[in-house]
Amino acid sequence: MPVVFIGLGSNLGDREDYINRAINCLKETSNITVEKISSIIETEPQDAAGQGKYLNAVIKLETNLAALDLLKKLQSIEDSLGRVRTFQNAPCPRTIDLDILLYGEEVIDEPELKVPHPRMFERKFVIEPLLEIWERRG
Ligand code: A4P
Ligand code: MG
Repeated sequence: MPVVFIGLGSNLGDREDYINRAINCLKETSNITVEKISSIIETEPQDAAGQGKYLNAVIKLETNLAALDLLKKLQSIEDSLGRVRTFQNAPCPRTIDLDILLYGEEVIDEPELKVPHPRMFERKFVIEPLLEIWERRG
């Protein structure tokens, strides 16, 4: 089964509660095993001027869901936690954002799914928690 890393972000409402509820939803999903959870860190908004600070975290999981099915599952968790999508170009404040960072070693370039996440390498709020839970193989 592929090892998958998911980035979590929240900058609206009870941010810590939204992050924890999203993690619990993932733990309760059949076909998903949550393996590691990073610390939750508070971060300055990046590429999102004028917004409140974020809480960010990264989790590692194993799943036998195909990448697009996992994306749909993440979007349904976002919806159930009150995420409102405004279809603007710039990111807007959100109760919870769940992004697929890495899906095994796959490179995916579909209109609705790009993996590795195209902006992850320039984002400290992704890389720092990712490194915290990263384990060397072999
Ligand atoms: N999509 C494509 N690839 C992926 C992927 N790997 N994972 C598509 C998840 N979704 C992916 O996402 C928009 C579309 O991206 C989806 O329909 C999906 O098919 P969205 O979550 O609805 O909208 P969004 O969150 O505004 O877009 P995105 O791309 O996630 O925004 P960004 O660029 O990630 O910006 N600063 C701090 N400190 N912390 C943050 O967490 N987050 C953002 C969000 C900006 N600044 C931040 C933070
Ligand atoms: Mg997103």
